[in-house]
Amino acid sequence: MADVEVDRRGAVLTITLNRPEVLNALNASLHAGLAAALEQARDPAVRAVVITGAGRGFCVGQDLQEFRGSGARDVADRLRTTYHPNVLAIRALEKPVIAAINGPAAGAGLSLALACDARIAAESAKLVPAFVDIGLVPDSGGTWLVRRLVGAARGFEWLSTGRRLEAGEALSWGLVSEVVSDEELPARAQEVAELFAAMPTRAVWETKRLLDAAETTTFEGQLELEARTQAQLVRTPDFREGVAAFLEKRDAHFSGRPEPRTHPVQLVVNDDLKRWRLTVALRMVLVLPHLLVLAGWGVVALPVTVVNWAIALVRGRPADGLTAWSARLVRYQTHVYAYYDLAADPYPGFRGWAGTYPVDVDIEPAGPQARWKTLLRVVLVLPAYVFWYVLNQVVSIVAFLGWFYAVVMGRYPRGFRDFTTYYLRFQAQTWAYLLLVTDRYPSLAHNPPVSSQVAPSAPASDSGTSTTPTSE
Ligand code: LHQ
Repeated sequence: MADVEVDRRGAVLTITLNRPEVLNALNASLHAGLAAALEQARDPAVRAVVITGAGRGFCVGQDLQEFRGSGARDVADRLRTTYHPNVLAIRALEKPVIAAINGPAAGAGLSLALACDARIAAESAKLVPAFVDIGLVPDSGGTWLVRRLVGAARGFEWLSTGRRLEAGEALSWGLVSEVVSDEELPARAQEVAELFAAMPTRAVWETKRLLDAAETTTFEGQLELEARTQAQLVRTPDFREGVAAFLEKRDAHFSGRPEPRTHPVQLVVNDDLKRWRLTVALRMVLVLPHLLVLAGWGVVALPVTVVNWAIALVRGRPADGLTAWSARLVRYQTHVYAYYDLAADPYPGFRGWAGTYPVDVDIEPAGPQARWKTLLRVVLVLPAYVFWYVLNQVVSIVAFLGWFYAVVMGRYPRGFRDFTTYYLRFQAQTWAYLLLVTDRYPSLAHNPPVSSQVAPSAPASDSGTSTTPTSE
């Protein structure tokens, strides 16, 4: 029997840790099996995941026999390479993960349960910090998760005394959402998972992501994240279905399908059209350091792309690391030119991180790419490049005229901004194509703003924040 069993029923994937003789203590093989199972759970057809243990335990953390055998060296590395990827994978899973705690959850096994999005406990479940009993601190996210779930005061007392929490007490602390009999647990976990799986999966995932983000974001930052997320969710089939079902007074049937992805490289615009006259007046000078950095970055991009090109030809897909680097260059270029061409006002950062600028690029991770498209990329890109070049000339004139308007009025005309973002989207798609970030050809079509797609009668506000995804 494998150390981790995976069972799929409908849209629910159940992962069972399977070393019952040691209460599913974590050894190298169990870590690897869990990693593989979590990878399987990424399948979009899986819309909820259950993690549970075989036998009478959930998971009791590090296998101390194995640990004693391996010596105490490189503990930090062991955590980084085996524990962290799995708890991070659970947090990153774009669907709810439910821990069905069938018995003792101790040490890193407790952290694993707490990293899940919901917990159901069997009557015989026990939550055992265990770390302090052997002179350690909680790891694998234990301190972060406990603080978040029960607060610092109660968390400190619990973790520093190692008190074993029975299922009923865990329920009263809010650590588990319900307690059922041992026999009932598997069926109840499946039932709860099916309920989650029937929900609009993308909205559930975004809720998980936003709650995590709230741990480190300011209130203003969180408002902005919520607004951006909402702007994306209103494009999903599940939003349309939810609204239609409400209006037609029937039950909604959510598919969990993402919004139809039009192009893997999309522009996201959150600009309020207000401009600060002084920085507009000095824009040509202020942008110079960025143009220099961009030029330097562009020089490095040449050898990087040649190497990636060779890799993509051999493997049929470009190297993830190199492609992510090129994607960041595309994003940085967009931030800089959005600033330069007055499509946005704040001074851009120098790193090209996603989500850091009002005119941003959303880029899907690169997948396999057709070899013939890779081989001929430099030739294929030429028509798009010529069109981009023409657009570039027109945008320069638009920005020149808009500059006077912005200096006088302290805001930028919406039409000018929208034309410039059309150009920036086409530019991002063209450079992403050339730099092997995607093998989808740049698209000419420009989607109207989200608000006019989903609510045709809503009045367009000239000053409000808008999100303008662009697509074929
Ligand atoms: C075990 C274990 C176990 C091996 C029960 N290993 N066999 C990361 C990286 C680097 C360094 C160290 O730490 C970490 C993270 C961590 O997770 S540290 C925390 C490690 N975990 C623990 O310290 C928990 C130790 N276990 C217990 O305290 C008890 O087993 C609890 C309270 C969880 C359950 O108690 P009982 O229900 O009474 O079960 P039991 O103690 O009788 O255990 C049943 C069997 O499982 C027994 O084997 P045996 O052959 O005697 O039947 C245990 O030896 C074995 N087992 N935990 N972590």
